[in-house]
Amino acid sequence: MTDSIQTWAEKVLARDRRAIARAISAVETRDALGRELLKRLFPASGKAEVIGVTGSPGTGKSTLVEKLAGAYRGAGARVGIIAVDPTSPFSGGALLGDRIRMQSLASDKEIYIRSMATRGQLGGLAPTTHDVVTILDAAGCDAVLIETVGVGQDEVEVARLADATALLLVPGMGDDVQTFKAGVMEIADLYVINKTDLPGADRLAQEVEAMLSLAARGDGWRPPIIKAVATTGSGVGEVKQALEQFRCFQEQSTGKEKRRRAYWRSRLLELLRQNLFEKVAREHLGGGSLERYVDDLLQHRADPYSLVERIVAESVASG
Ligand SMILES: Nc1nc2c(ncn2[C@@H]2O[C@H](COP(=O)(O)OP(=O)(O)OP(=O)(O)O)[C@@H](O)[C@H]2O)c(=O)[nH]1
Ligand SMILES: [Mg+2]
Repeated sequence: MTDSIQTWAEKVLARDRRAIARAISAVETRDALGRELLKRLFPASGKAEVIGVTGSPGTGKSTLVEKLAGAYRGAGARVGIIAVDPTSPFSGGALLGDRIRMQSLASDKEIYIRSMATRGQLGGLAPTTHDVVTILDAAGCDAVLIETVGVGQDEVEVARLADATALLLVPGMGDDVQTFKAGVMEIADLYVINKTDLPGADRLAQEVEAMLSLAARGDGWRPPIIKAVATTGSGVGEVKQALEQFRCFQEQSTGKEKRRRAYWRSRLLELLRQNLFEKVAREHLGGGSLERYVDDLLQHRADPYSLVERIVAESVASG
C-alpha cells in the first residue's frame, strides 16, 4: 500500500493529469489515502504563486481568471485554477457555466482546472481548498488561481491562503463602496473595476480611490485600481503586471514571509482543532453518548461546562 502511494505521489510530482485528478478526489473525500499522499507531496510544495480572485456573484471572476490564466500561459507558466462554487453540489449551474466558459483552456495540458463546492462552509473556500493548492503546487504549477465567491466578510479566508488577492467590482451592481463591509476592502491587494464597458466605471474607480486615500495600509502597499473588460481581455495584462509588482514588493519587504507565517500558524491550529475534535467525537460521542449528554442538559442534570471538561479530560486520559 505504501508503495502504491509512493508511486502515486511520484506521478503527481511528474504532473500526470490522471494522478493529479485522483489525488484531488482523495483529498476532497477526506480519504485516509489523501492524507498520506499529502504528507509526501508537501515537501515539494511552496513554490507556486497563489492568487485569489474574489468579488460578488457575476462580477466576471471566471472570465477574468480564464484570461489571466491565458496571460500566465503566454509567459510560459504552468497554471492551476480552482473555482470555488458557493452553491450546493446539487444545483451545479455555475460549475457547468465555468466549465463551458473556461473551455478555451481545456485543451492546454499545462493548465489544470478544478471546481469545488463550498458545501456550506463559511469563508468562501471549500474545506479542502488548502490541500488542493498543495497538490497543484507540488505538481509544478507556477501560479494557482483561486476564484471564490465574495459574499461579505467571509472571503477573508481566501486572502489568508493567497499570496495576493484581487477584488473585482463592477459599476451599477449596488456595489457602492460605502456599502462594503470593511473586511472585504481590507483583503484586496489590488482592485479590478471590471465591466468598464458599462456606465459608471469612472465614478466607481474614483470612489475606491477616495476610500483608499483615507486609510493607508500597515505594510505601505497602495493597492492599484485597474480598469478591465474581462470579456475582451482589456486590462488583463495590467492585472498580471500589478500582481508581479505586488510580489516584488512583498519579497523586498518580507511581507510574503510574514503572510505565509501567519497562514501556517493558523492552518496548524485549525488542523489541530479539527483533529482533536474528531478524536473526541469518535471516542466519546458515538453509540448514543451524544444524545445522552443532550438529555442531561435538557433536564438540567448536568451543566455544559462541566460536561465538556469531563469529556475532554477523559479523551486526554485515554491517550
Ligand atoms: N459587459 C461585460 N460583461 C462581462 C464582463 N466580464 C464578464 N462579463 C459577463 O458577466 C457575466 C458573469 O461573468 P462570470 O465570469 O461568470 O462572473 P463570475 O464572477 O465568475 O460569476 P459567479 O462565479 O457566478 O459569481 C457573464 O455573462 C460574462 O460574459 C465585462 O467586462 N463586460
Ligand atoms: Mg464564476
